Amino acid sequence: MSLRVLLLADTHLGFDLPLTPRVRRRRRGPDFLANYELALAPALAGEVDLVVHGGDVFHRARPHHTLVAMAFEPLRRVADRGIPVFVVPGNHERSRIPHARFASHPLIHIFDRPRTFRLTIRGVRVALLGFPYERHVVRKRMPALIQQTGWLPGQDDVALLCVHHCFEGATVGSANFTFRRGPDVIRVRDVPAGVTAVLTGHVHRHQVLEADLFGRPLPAPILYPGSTERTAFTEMGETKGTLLLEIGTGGPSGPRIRSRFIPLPTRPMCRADIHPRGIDPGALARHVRRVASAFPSDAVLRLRVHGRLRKDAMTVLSAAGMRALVPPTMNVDVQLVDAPRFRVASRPT
Ligand SMILES: [Mn+2]
Repeated sequence: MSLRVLLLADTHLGFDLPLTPRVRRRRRGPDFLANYELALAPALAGEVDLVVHGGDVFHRARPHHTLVAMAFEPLRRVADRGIPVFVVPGNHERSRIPHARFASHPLIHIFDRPRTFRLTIRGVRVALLGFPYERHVVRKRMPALIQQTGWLPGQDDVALLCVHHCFEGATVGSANFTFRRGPDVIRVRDVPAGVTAVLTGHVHRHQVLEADLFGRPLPAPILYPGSTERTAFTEMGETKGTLLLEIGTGGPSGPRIRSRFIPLPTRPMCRADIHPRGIDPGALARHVRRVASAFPSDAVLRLRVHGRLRKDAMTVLSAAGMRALVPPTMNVDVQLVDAPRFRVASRPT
């Protein structure tokens, strides 16, 4: 017997999606909504037994109710097919789902507190235990939180721990930072015995942890699908996607879990460095236009400007100035490397 689980996380809906935009420019918000829908495609097609959203559904703590309605609409379609959906509130939604009335459906379950959901799928007893993002020293509180879920080993065929946290050994960023002993990092040994797998969001890079910090194999893999879009330039080189889990039961050695990463499309994210020492605004504008034209016209571009600039160069590098120099299909943001206080241009993408 085998179970199929779709795991997605960190969809950050609402990223660069103002309800009433002050300026007309290409926004990245629609990319996030499109990938969310794509991420759910296997569930919408009825190809999985259950769906877990590992948290950070939303980008902001107080999303407008229309965005919440938009976010839960496809989840309701999944649930209407008879496929249960489980949602872990992440840190971006401050550990709770806002306007939760849009999530009210008999098959949509939210980890609004430490708890365990149980269901039987084709004769397989499945437990999903978990808790919302814990902002206070989760490392210390983990054993208590597990206890509060009420889950006990030995009663189910499959037990999935659903959370939104860093675990020891998870890596992020271009410098491959490894989480080890911070107060916000869960020890792998605090994952209770009998758990089949850990399904989690929070770390935006897709990864599957199968060993502890000393290389010893973990009894249960820790699965990060990663975010469904890039929320920062530190994610520049990362492929985004979801995880499809196949959990085989009935074998002699307990459930066996296989995971397959399903990539999602993302626009190219690029960075360019310029050193426009003391040149006049006209020359700077030409230079920026030439540099930007070397990148795909739908790129999300960060222009890193080095050195001191003439005061009158600032209008060129302002958000409006930059929009005049790059294709309208491009997102661009400027970083003044040597004057970080004067960060111009629009919000960082
Ligand atoms: Mn996140």
